[in-house]
Amino acid sequence: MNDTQDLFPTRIERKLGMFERLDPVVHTEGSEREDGPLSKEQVDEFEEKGFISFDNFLSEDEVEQFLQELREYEEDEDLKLSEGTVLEPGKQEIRSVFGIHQVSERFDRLTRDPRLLGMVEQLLGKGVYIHQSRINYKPGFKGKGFDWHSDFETWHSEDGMPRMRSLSCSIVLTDNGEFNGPLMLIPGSHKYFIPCVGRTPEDNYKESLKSQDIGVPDDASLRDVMVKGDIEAPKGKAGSLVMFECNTMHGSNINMSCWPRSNLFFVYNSVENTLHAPYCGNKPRPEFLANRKDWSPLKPLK
Ligand code: 6CS
Ligand code: FE
Repeated sequence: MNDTQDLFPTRIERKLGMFERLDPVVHTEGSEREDGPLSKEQVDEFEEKGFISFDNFLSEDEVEQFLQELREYEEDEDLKLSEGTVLEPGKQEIRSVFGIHQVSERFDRLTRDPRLLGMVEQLLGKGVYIHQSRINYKPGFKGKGFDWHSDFETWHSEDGMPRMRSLSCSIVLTDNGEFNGPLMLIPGSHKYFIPCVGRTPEDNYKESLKSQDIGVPDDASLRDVMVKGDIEAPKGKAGSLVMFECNTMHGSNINMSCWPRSNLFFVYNSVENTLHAPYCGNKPRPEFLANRKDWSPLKPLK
């Protein structure tokens, strides 16, 4: 990939209409597309909707081990003060911990779990690495929401990700129910790139990770994709998994319940899609947000 031309202009002064995506959703064909843990129906569903969900991806015991680590992080004052930890606006509760696979051996091993890696490579093609990982805590009563956005719009503009050949795996560590702010996605929205208006301030991430203003699409464009695809919130018990394409519009409401909604996110990017300079023109974001140091393809755990 040596194309540094900006095919997805966004963070611009004037509104630009949405346009159809320029990249395939599934980057494999023929036997490579069939050769993997995902059935033909699941690959087709990911291609059509922009996400697929699975119940019981992790066992209760595996979830409990991850939750134990989360509780330790919540007590760890040093971790709370580290740059990769984002607190809820105006509060002391943890909102997100970024670069979690660099903090925890258990989370790192999960990124190379053959069950996960097999599905990811069936969709993105062989050779993927971790672009970003995070835990979103969304604590009870205090967990704020995330405005509608396409991750790719941010990763393209602020991290220089050239094309749409990346996906997120969201693993639910606490039950995602109706009322604790489950992840909401707009089926089919991944097929359109929606440019956003508004220049990206330097160090935008210091605000955007608490409450995103820049890179939130206009209501008319959102209405357009919502009317076409509706909204789905794949609720699931702890241990369930949602895989969503980098350009699928998603967001979540505030958590008004007493139950936390803690999700683990891994972002896989193809080694054919490594980062250029940020297209918004700002300096690159910190390593805990966008991996620029190690693009070697992940090897599955034995
Ligand atoms: O800026 C980012 O990379 C993060 N922002 C959001 C709202 N989702 C993707 C990612 O975690
Ligand atoms: Fe996101």
